[in-house]
Amino acid sequence: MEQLLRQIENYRNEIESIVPNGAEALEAYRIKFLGTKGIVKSLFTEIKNVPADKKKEFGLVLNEFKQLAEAKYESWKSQATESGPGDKSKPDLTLPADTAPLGSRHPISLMRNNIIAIFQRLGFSVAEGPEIEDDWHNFTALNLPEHHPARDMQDTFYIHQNPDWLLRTHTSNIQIREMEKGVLPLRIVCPGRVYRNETISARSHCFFHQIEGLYIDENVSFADLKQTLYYFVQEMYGTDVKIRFRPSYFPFTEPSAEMDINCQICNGAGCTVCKHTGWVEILGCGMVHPKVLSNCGIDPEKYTGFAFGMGIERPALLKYGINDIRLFSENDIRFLKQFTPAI
Ligand code: 2NL
Repeated sequence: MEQLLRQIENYRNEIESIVPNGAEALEAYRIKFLGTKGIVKSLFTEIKNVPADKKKEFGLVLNEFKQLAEAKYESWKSQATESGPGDKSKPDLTLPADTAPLGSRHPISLMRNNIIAIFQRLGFSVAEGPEIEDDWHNFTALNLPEHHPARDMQDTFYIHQNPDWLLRTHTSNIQIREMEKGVLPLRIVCPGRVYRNETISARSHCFFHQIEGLYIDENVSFADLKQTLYYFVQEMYGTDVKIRFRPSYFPFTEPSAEMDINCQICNGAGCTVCKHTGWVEILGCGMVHPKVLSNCGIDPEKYTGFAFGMGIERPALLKYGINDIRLFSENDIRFLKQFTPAI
């Protein structure tokens, strides 16, 4: 009996001197003291060997010891599983929440939105239209003669089921549809995807994006066209930008022109982008052909208008330093995530 009490006293000292240190040591402790073959259990089996008059005293000491062993276990366990740095067993509720991953805007959308925003500040509104179009709205109304090469099967995707249907080759169909509504004056920009039957390469694709613009009112002149487009490029490239117009030809405008800006890459020093000319073509434009106006029910004696059209891919390639147009339509997340988050 005396020996047992001394043994318990030793165990008590041992337990009290333990400094809790990790889950593994805790489990070893549990097995040693509280397990089915542990010290507490084995001490209880000793009761039968204790003289009858000492059983009560021994029982009290043993129960107290058991409670100490269990209390030590519980406090150690709660300490081990408490949230805190380095403890992965419970979430740390004091940490800031994970940020939700944001998508990003497609570079073509960024460029299109920039262009649209500039024209909106000049009072233009945005109009859209169908990508599957009929011959009238894509070609005939635009004064494209019956045997114009643009109508060729080689250049245009026709819909098999109906030879009158095709994938629009430019966004001019939107302007035709807006003019046909007969509400004037009209001041719109028309963004959208267009299709051409071309071999896909790093420089060209069978579908790409355009923005066209149209302004129709009484007394609209070529001077209005120049000033509008000059404002546009100053907003886009900065007020130091220089412009020049070269005479050109489109069936739907007369006169027609192409507008260049001074090369933003080399600023005239000469580079491959401007092919050592110092100038880069950015859009085509002109005064709306009277035949196009009358095709849409607008009196060309009373109204005049200007129109312009530009691609989106090429300026986006230049702005973001991209060298392959196919990247725009492959939807490779490693490419797309490099652009401004969509907020
Ligand atoms: C280019 C040239 C141009 C137009 C598009 C247009 C539309 C109507 C009437 C008259 Cl409904 N014109 N659009 C005019 C001149 C040029 O685009 O090089 N685009 C990429």
